[in-house]
Amino acid sequence: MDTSSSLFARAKQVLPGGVNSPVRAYRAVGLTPRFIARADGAYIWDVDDHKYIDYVCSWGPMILGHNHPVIRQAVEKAIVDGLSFGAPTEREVEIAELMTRMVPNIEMVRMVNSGTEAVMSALRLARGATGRDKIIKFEGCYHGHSDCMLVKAGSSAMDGGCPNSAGVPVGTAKDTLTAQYNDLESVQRLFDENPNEIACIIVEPVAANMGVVGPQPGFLEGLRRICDKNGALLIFDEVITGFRLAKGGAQSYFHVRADLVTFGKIIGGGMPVGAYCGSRALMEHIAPCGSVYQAGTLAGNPVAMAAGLAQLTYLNEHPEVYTEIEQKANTLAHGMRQAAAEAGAGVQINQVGSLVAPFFTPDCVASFAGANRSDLKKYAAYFGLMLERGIYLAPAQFEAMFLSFAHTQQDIEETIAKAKTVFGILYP
Ligand code: KE4
Repeated sequence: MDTSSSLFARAKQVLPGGVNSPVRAYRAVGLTPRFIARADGAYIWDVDDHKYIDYVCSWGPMILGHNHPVIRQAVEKAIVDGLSFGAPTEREVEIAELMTRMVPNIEMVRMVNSGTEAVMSALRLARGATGRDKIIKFEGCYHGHSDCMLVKAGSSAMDGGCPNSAGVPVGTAKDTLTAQYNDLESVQRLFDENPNEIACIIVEPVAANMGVVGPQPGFLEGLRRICDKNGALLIFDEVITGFRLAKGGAQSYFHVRADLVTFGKIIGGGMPVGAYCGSRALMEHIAPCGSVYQAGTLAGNPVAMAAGLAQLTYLNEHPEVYTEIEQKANTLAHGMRQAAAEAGAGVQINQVGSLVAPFFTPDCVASFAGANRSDLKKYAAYFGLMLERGIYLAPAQFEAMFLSFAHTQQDIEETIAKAKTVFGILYP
């Protein structure tokens, strides 16, 4: 088998940047991306047979760890009945019924194939249901790559320095208004300036595409209040937080009600699945019931539904997953803070639930501006030194570390010890 570098050289001949998603190219850290051969539990192996403790977890879906037997067996069983029919199946009904039992305030589900598609469709629904065109997003939040969301976007849109992508028509971008995360005044101002024109606010209840920045007390509640006062819809983009922060996602974790919720990642168990959900009144605006169109050849794909249903069923029956992964994240964050302090390193370690992110700045990070004060060169050096030591992290600052049910106490302690060594190197 080729090595990562020879594979990368080949890949760059036939894939833009050698990858199928920009962040995987390691541009933000200036290294050759590791091509992964296999994964099991909390570990992945690259094609050169290097083993890593994995904190990317496929960007969140692998909450139970890789290659979980319950999910693998469900997929193996589903495959023998056929890969795709383009027709309704019982499993789509089962997973939708389960999601409406697990997540508050949703009565109906529409399955799509990615988080991007879920967000794009939810925005169209909000616009169709309210008859308004304008939407509010937050600078540094990332909601997938649909045109109107590539305005001051976070995640790897930040790495390439293109938070406003080329190819997005001015006519599209003009209806996307941007506010500052954790700053309710910046939201209120937009409503004052655009009375009766704003269809919705879309927010990551925990901003996990600018590193990890949690909502300040009252922020999400304030968005709910502003939406109610102005007849706008509140969309929680829970592609990352959904079924991760809690069984019921961020609505349960923060006790704030959203009108529409988008999901991805965990609901597919590692297969390509997205979904948008809401009340019956809202969702029945969607074709074929209503006039808001959305469709998809592989939406509700039976094999993907088998993986997602197996993962969600396990999570529903094992609530201990949530306490355990949050405890692991607490231990990791606390240990890394101690390691940074002992090294005299100006490093902030943010943590919300099972999401963790380091920022290389002496100042606390509670906003996008704060995240932007982080030393990106230090992050790149930290990434490389940890990779050498068998710790696989997001190859960019504006991402998150994901904990899984498979990470052991020993994995966490090993990661802390290695972070301590690396902080000592970075802050001699
Ligand atoms: P996908 O289209 O990548 O399935 O989901 C888009 C999306 C929507 N909303 C949120 C909050 C998200 O975090 C994402 C995608 N997350 C990134 C990681 N930051 C996916 C990794 C990648 O782009 O390769």
